[in-house]
Amino acid sequence: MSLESTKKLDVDDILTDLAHYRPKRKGWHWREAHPNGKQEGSYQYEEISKPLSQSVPLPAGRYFDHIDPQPQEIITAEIASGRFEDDIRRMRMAAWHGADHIMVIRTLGQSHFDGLIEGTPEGTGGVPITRKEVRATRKALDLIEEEVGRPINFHSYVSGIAGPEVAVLFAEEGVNGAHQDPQYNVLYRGINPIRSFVDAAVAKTLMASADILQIDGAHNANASSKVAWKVMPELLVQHAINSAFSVRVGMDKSLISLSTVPPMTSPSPSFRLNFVYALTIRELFKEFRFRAQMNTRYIESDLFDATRIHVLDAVLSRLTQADIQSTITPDEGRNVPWHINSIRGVETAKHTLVAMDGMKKYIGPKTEVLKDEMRDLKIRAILYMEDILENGGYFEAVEKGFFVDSGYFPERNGDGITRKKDGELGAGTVVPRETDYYAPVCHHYGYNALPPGVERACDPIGGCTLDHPEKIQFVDELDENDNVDVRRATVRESESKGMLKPEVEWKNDGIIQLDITIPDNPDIAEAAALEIANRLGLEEPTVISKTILHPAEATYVEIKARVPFFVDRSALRLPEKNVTLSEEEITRYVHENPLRVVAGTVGNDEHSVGIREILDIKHGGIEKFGIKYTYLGTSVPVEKMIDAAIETNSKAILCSMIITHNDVHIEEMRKIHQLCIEKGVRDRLLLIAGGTQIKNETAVQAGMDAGFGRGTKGIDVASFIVKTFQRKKAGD
Ligand code: Z97
Repeated sequence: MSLESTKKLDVDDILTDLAHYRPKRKGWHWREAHPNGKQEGSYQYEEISKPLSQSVPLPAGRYFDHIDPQPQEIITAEIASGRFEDDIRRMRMAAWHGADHIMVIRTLGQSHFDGLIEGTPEGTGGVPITRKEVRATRKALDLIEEEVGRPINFHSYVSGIAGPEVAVLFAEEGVNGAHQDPQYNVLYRGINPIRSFVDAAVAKTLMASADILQIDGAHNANASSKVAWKVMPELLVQHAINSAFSVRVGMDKSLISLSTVPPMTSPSPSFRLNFVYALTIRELFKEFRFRAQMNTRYIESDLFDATRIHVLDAVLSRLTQADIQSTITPDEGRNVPWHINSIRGVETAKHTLVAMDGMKKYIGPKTEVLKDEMRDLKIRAILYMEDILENGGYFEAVEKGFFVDSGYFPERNGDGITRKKDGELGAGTVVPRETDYYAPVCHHYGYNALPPGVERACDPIGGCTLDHPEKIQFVDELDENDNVDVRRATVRESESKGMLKPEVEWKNDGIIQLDITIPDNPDIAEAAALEIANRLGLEEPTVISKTILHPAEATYVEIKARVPFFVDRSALRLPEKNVTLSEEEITRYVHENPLRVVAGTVGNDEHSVGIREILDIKHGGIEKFGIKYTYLGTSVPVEKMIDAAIETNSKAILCSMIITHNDVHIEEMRKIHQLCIEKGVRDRLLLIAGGTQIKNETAVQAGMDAGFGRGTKGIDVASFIVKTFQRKKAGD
């Protein structure tokens, strides 16, 4: 089974025979070195990695021979819509844009499940990780990574009361990365602190056995804090606790990644604060990896605001160090992880990082200027640690509400999160192991009394599931209503009939987005925008963002709404594709066969902007390719056009006409064609009409060789001229 770039990922194929599917590989994979002296196209880079075999380059790629340099950093896409069957399609899109770390996130807390769940239930804003979903996703990613030519890391979370079981599942199924931090369970999931750390030891051992990269959870303090910069000392402390604990449990430092978030955003003077923080953390945790995540603490539902934060955060990553550049859907403020925004996030990271290639050579931090601020931060973090020790240790500190307090340490405001050492979820479930305790599993943390003569703990049972995956129990579906087959049945029907609906996250969700500017205050604008959507026949219109242009003058409103009908794919009439020659080909031809044209607006037409854009080099007019022109001005009589063409030995006449009243443009076209015949020059002159209302068909009917309408660029006209002469020559 393999994927073809022109064919859709077949979800049914993915679901076939999952019970026997085994992941193609296990373990985390960093990007590989560039094989070719870091040269892509005609450019030399410093910080790029091995290219993809198939990809979608950045939008401006077409001006650069379609190169798609891949930065050194891993790029993350967080994808979890609640239906894994739709997520795998988005993962393919993200991989083609340059993501090689796919995180399945959830807005629904997976860690609120106290055990493993099975089947393929639909998640609320995210996917509850089940074996079937994980396996299907890894199977799809195995195909996608082959298609793009780069391994893709699949990532989720090892958290909650079932953390160790989740870790086993991930190690068995080839998950490559996971968030794991006992402090997350303690602070944000209300799980007994002792249980959280014991579970973490087991989970981390399992993760280490399968080379799963770990991302910690300190960033959650930033996201939950009242004033984000005030938790900076605490962030350092949380990173230290989890990193030291992980190393002690046996994790390799190269697979421990600190989850860093720039704590601030504008309008505060955020860059300096974030820079000091980023430099300090990298200095303190030199031996570890860094996962840079953009700051979501202050994201509003404004896509542009989110993107600006993202770009600035990426600059920070490049100036400091990031092994993994996370991209959240830049509109996380709205909590709608849509296809387009996942891709935009990946593009923003790729664009920014490639643009800053080699930047560190020329621009660097003035640590001399910042050293006092860095030192101050370090001192606060160290004092914080000492304070924890003086108060009896981590568990006592949590009980006293040390964490996520709104004060800037050593200031404390007494509003931190408090959790009882002997209370909370799962309290009292940790018991010391008996002297004859024995667990027949090979990757196990802590005391294990192996029977005499046994080398590996799982030998007496003939190996555990990590060594012998055929022993894994695959449970298919448990809920006959809430499963992928039921969901696919309706989708399959429309697919087989070729019926299309717009989509933002799920097949057939039918959602579209409308951008509307209303010349009124925000309240009126919102009501008016909803009214417009209703009158357009759209269902469930909802305002997703508003931007005040002026409190009284105008408001920009973004709406999402549902399209209630399907479009029949087979009934669509596709316009013939106008494939232009490449810029190089046109330029070469013109260099070898010099070309001159005359141009102007004809009749009584004074609209000269369009034609001048087609001629002028500034916006890519025909001049760019070496074509010479004589511009005759506006309202030129057709006779004068033809005489000028003869005098200047031109090969084509470009006549522009915007006015179409009473079909005057058709009249002019006929006239010019007729007059050329009369003058005996029709054979040697190409007649080209252009204008916003011009259609090729009607222009040709009126005697022209071609007509170009709205949106035409110089290259379209130049390509047509060159193609025609090439064809004529071939015919000669
Ligand atoms: C990120 N954008 O990339 P639940 N464990 C840890 C976590 O940080 C999280 C969970 C578990 C963010 C994603 C925040 N992280 C969201 C250390 C969540 C998730 O199933 O939501 O309870 O666990 O980090």
